[in-house]
Amino acid sequence: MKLEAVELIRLNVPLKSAFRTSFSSVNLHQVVWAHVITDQGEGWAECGANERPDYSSEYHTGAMAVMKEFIIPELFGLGNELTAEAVAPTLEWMKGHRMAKHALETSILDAQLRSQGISLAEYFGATKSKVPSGVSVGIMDSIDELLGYVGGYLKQGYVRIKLKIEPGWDYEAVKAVRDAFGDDIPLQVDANTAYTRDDFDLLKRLDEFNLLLIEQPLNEEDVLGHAKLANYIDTPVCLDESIVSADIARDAIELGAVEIINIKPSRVGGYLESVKIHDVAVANSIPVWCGGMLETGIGRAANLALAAMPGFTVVGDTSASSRYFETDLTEPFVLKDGYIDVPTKPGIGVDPIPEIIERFAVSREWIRA
Ligand code: SMG
Ligand code: MG
Repeated sequence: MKLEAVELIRLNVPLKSAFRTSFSSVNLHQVVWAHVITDQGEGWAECGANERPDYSSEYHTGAMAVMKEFIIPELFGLGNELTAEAVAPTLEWMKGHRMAKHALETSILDAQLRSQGISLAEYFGATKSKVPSGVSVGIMDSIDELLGYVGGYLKQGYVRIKLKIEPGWDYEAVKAVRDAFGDDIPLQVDANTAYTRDDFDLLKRLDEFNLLLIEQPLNEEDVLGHAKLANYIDTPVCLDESIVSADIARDAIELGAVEIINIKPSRVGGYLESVKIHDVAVANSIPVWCGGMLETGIGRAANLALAAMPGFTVVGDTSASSRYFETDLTEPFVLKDGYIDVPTKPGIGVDPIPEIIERFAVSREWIRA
C-alpha cells in the first residue's frame, strides 16, 4: 500500500448528559478522526485523546501536531512499503504519543483490511459474534441522581455497572447502589488515579461490597503502590492508565500490581500492541477487558472487534452508542439483551455518515504527500 493523503477531522459531538470523572466533567465529546487515503482505498480511525491532557499527557491539538510534523511524513516516506504492521516499527524512535500513533496505525489497518475484504474481528482471530456490554456511570451531584441513572441502565439491559469514584464519592455511593439494586449486580469502580498510598484503609472498606474490581486507584506511575494495595485489599486491582505497553503489562503482572487489565487501544498505541497485551495477559492467566474513551461509532466498532478475542473474559465499557450520543455518526451500536453485535463487514465495519460529519466537524484539514 501507499499513503496518498491524510485528512484530520476535528469534531465536537454533544453528549446526552455531562460525564464526570475524578479529573473532569465533559458535555461535549471533542475528538479527532484520522481519515487516510491510500492507493488501495480509504480508512478511518478515532484518536482517543481528550481536549485537555487530563486522562493522559496527550490532548487533541498536541496529537494533531505530532501527526502532522512527525508521524504522517514517516508514513509517506514508506512509499509502497506501507502496511499496518510496518507503522509501529517505523515510529519506534518516537517516544510516547501513543494516541496519535494509534489513530494513524488504525486508519491504515482499516484501509488494508477493507481492500482485502477482511473484518477486523477476523484479523484478530476473534471468536465471538457479539459481546456483553457494561456501562460506565459518572460522578453525580446526588445519590438520588446516581440511583436514577443506574436503575435506567439496568433496565436497558447493561450486564455490568462501573461507578466512577473519587475521595468523597466512594463508599457511600457504592453502598447506595448495593442497597438499592442488591448484591448480585456485577459492579466495579474506577478512580482514575484519584487516591494515594495514604488511602489504603479507606479503599479496604470497599471490600465489603464484593466488587468485580477497582480500576486505577493510584497514580499511573505508582505501579509498586498498586502491588502493595493489591496485597492489602481483597477487591481485585485493575490497571488502566498505568498499562501503556505489553512490556509494562508483563512487569506489572510480575510485580503483583495488576490482577485484571483494562485494554484501551488508544492508550497503548494501537490494536497490534493491544493484541500483544492480550497475549501476555492470557499467558499469565490475567483476565482482560476492553475500555473506552467515549468513542463514536468509528472507535467503538474497532473496540468491539478486539473485545471479541478469546482472552476478553471480563465485560467491557463497550456500551451502545445511545449511552452517550443522541445522533450517531455511523450506523448505530444497539444493545440487544445485554450484548452488542461485533461488526462483520471489512475493516472496522462501519462508515461515517457524511451529512452528520458535516454537522459536527469544527475543522477538516488535508495533508498530502
Ligand atoms: O467509552 O464508555 C466509555 C468511557 C468509559 O469510563 C470510561 N472511560 O478511565 O476508563 C476510563 C474512562 C476514561 C474517560 S476519559 C473522558
Ligand atoms: Mg479507567
